[in-house]
Amino acid sequence: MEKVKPELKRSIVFVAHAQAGKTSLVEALLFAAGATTRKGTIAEGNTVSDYNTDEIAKKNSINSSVMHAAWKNHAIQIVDTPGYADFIADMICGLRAVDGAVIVVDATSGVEVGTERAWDKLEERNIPRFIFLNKMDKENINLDEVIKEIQERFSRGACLVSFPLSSNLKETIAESDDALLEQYLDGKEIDDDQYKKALKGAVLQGKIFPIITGSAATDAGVKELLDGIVEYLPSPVERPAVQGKGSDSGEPEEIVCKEDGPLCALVFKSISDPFVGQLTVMRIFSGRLDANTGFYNATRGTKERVGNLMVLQGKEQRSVSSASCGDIVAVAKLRETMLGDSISDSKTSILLPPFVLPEPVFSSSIKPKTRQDEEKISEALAKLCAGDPTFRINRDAQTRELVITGMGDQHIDVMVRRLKERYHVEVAIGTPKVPYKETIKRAAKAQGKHKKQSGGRGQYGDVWLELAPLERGKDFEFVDEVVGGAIPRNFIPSVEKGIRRAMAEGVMTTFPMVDVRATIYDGSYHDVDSSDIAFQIAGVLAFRKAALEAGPILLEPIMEAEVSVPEEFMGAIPADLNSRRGRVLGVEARGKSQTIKALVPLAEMFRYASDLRSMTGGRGSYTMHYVGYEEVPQKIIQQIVAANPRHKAQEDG
Ligand SMILES: Nc1nc2c(ncn2[C@@H]2O[C@H](COP(=O)(O)OP(=O)(O)OP(=O)(O)O)[C@@H](O)[C@H]2O)c(=O)[nH]1
Ligand SMILES: [Mg+2]
Repeated sequence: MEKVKPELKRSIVFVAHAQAGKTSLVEALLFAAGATTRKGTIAEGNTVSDYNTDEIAKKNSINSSVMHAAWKNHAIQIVDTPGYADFIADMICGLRAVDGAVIVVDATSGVEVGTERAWDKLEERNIPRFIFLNKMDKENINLDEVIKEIQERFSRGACLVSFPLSSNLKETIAESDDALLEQYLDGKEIDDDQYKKALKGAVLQGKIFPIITGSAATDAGVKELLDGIVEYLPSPVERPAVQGKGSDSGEPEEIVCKEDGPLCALVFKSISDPFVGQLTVMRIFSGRLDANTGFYNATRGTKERVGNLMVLQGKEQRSVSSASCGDIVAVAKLRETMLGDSISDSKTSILLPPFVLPEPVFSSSIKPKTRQDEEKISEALAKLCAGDPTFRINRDAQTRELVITGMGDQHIDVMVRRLKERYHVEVAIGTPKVPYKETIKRAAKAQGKHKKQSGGRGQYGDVWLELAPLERGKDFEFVDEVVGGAIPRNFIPSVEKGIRRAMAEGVMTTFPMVDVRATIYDGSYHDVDSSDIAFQIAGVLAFRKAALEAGPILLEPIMEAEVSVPEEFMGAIPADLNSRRGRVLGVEARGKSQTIKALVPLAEMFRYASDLRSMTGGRGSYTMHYVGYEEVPQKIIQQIVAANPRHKAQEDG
């Protein structure tokens, strides 16, 4: 690879709806190009790309993987991405490492949600692409229909090609190029090279999207695709300059593909390999990187040593002595470099824009099964997090639960499997607890008197307390209005301590009480029997009595959700949000989709990711964030109280 000129390099990402046949097509392509000696299949679990044990078990891609092949003097680097929406982060990151794309369409199903999603992402980055209509070996395919659908949904420029170029196609090519069109209309002779050049120009500008039909199963169309990739998809020097900024100056910088230019690379993938350890995979945009040297991590402002440089063939690695612009290489055992980091020479450090990834929204509580698992879980989760920017861990301060958040139930499922397989940690997962809180609706007064004066030294504490509601979020205020020494000064903090202790567990449930002002205004004491503890207990008693009189209620966390769906779901989504006790705040058109903004209780949103997916056939997406606490409706309070351990304990006597 190290001797290939940038003009002869191709980096191609394979994207599609899940199960369209990307991984199988890549397998067929590697075999056709002689990069492998045997063609694997998904059924046998022996493809180059889907090598992880969970990918083999589930028969679908979960992570992107990197492969390479040589075709007609060109070096082709391949990034195969997963099609399931839960693993979209790997696709988005993969797009940053390539110059061209193949979008695979299952000819038996036509355009699917994942096809649209992938197309939109390619459009955002203006990545020139081929369309491969796969599974043509199957029966009952209406090719004209599928092509019509692609043209209507995506672009009139999507057109069937065959090599050598057919006369029909030549007309379309001529139409895409003004000079050629003139020649064409004048009836002047146009040679094949002119057509080829014009077609490449049109592909690079996103005017033409060549469609190739074929089958990963029978290898039909596979060599044509290889030809198409080297002839018509861009080399790194044919792509627009990459936009970055100087890490010190903050000034915009353009990075052009030059071998003798300054080093600039982006880490788009991080693999934890059972044998080599952490592998950091980067795309080099400019300059070169040699084995046994070092680089400067512009994102973290640190130097890193580089040992081996490797090119990847799925799980296999091969050492190379150097890599340069246009290449995808892996480095083992870096200390600090992470996914998304920009790599530079020390002198000219350039920051590349960060990945724009969706926020994970699907949460589950996670509980180690044994004590041993408990000891290992934090480190294991941290490692999983490091390789996956859409996976989060959080310990809820109130419920004390460990909560993991990912893109959907499949994503969570994969992480739980990996905990077991890679780190030998077994866990149980469930719906997270809602961190409800109690508060009061009105002011109330009560006396708390703790008196024990039979035998030995007695106990005496007596407090008059008034509770009043505070504004949401103000938590707690303690006011001392005791006059004339009704309670000695040194016992006032004892009373406050008692009240705070009582508030940690509300009065109806075990949830903490908040947003309360407690004013002590009277009381009495005993010269001998009064003590710190006696006044603490009096504080607890007074608080509980007053709180029960003050109309206790429950508060729940409220989220602001933004749900994006195509127009046709504009009826269903607000109705569903209403049934989740949500309040729609507004609707806004964004591109082809509508965004509904709503306030919804967290308790109603734990399964929303899967529910929205089934309501919209995968076309909907949403984000949400916490905005505050609001009152829980009475009927629901009763259910929550009945299910709370405090209530159950009282029932049991
Ligand atoms: N008949 C037929 N089946 C195919 C063809 N290509 C793929 N398949 C089958 O389709 C299924 C999905 O193939 P994959 O290669 O895993 O598809 P993918 O797009 O990589 O799927 P994800 O990684 O889940 O996004 C497998 O059962 C393949 O054997 C084809 O050309 N013809
Ligand atoms: Mg796959």
